[in-house]
Amino acid sequence: MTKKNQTLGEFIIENQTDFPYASGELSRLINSIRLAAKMVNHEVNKAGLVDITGAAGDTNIQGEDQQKLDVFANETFIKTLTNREIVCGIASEENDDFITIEGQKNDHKNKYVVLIDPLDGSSNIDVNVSVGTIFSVYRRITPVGTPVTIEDFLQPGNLQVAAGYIIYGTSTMLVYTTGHGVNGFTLNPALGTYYLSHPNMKFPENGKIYSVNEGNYVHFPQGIKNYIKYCQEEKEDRPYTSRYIGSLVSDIHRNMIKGGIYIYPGISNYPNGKLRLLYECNPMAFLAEQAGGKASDGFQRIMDIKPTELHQRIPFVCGSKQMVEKVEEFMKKG
Ligand code: AHM
Ligand code: MG
Repeated sequence: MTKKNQTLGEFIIENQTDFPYASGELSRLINSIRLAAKMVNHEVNKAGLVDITGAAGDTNIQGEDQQKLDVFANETFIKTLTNREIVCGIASEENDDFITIEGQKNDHKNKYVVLIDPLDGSSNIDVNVSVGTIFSVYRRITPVGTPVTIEDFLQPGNLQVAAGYIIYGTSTMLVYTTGHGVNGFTLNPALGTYYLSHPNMKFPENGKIYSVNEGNYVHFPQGIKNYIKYCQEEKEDRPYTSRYIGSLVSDIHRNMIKGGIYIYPGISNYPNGKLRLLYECNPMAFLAEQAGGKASDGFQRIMDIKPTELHQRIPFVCGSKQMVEKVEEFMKKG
């Protein structure tokens, strides 16, 4: 049961039994993420003061080193998850390799691995545009009690047990799923409490917004070029509206609420596009499907792709179901 205005803490306790393999571990994991997100939020909100307090790499007036925000976010999420001894391994978009969590009370006994993009869209920070954190949780597949291996991280998205994002926007929100729909919580910064503001979020079946970096148009595959022309045609309910923030979390969040599609296709110099399967596409795909939407690489379901490497990229089409299906139609025709 989801009650609007419930706090995230209350919601987690009330819905613990909905979690797969409920043992409280996943609840504690989500709790850690919400805590780290508050710390990152606090820093992100001060980003505009950088000229006053000192730029990244400088030493501030108190003699403290100023960190770049993406480094800060990476360290904060990793430290919080490590210190609370909740996961057995973490892979981050910011690190070349995965981290094995050692020195836990029950060495390697934890069941979950987390994959995270700690601060996505960080180039937007300098211009005060919203950024986000994206996370994805899997149950380990190697035996409990042994160190994690790469296989624990290279699982297809359809095995995710939880995924979500934090959007540091006009409000800060945590939106997540454990496979029972999608719920959004807004942070009241004065109290440090998240409230259930968007219960049971759903992508409208169809939409009128398309989000793509049209600057790359000449490098797009023919199917995507044709779809963009279709969006711009004066026919039926078209032309659609073009909206592109260049911050994946914000673009998906808006489209989930209003109805729309996000596209980052393969481009001639980057045939697999820019976005990462494990840190960006899979978690967004899980959320999209749980919200009644769809996510594809233009031909097949994102969550059915078996990853081959940690930082693998993939073309990404995600949003309202009918819109994604239309893109697939265009891609098939080529
Ligand atoms: P990042 O992980 O380096 O921050 O890049 C990911 C971001 C997404 O948030 C956004 O949708 C995309 O890159 C924008 O890319 P582009 O500027 O090529 O349109
Ligand atoms: Mg990213």
